[in-house]
Amino acid sequence: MRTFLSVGSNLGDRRTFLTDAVDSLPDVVAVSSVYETDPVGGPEQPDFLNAVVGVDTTLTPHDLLVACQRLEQEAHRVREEHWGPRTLDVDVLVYGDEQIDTPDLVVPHPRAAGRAFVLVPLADLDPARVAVLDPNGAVLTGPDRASVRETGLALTLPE
Ligand code: GSY
Repeated sequence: MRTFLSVGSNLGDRRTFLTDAVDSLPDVVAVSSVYETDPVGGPEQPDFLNAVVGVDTTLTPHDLLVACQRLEQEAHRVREEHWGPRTLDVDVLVYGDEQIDTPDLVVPHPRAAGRAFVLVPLADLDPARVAVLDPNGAVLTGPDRASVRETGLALTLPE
């Protein structure tokens, strides 16, 4: 199943956290550019590095979620402050065309559609999907677009 995951970091060695996540995720087939992004929500905090990863997975949605949460824990992420800074965040954005609504996982991700830090990197990999999530192009062409900036950093596909 083709799925897309959002990865983000705004604490510590942000680039290494993203690189390690891509190296550790199962069945990675595509990676977006890396963007520096203004934080959305929460307290005043540092800018994020964000990217989107494409995965062709045989894991169930729940097992994929568990794999993402394990990576967050391995990055020594401590859930202290709601929407506060974090070493690594890995979110399941979409899982094929499936609609999932369970207590621990909602897919498509309920806030993906309004977030430039998700949609800009996702557009690198699957513009058609972004057109569904943001049909009027409001996020990609609106003022929020400026909150997402090219870095020139690249994540490489695991061999
Ligand atoms: O939802 C993911 C964590 N997160 C982010 C993020 O990854 N990037 C930006 N720019 N803002 C964020 N706010 C939260 S919460």
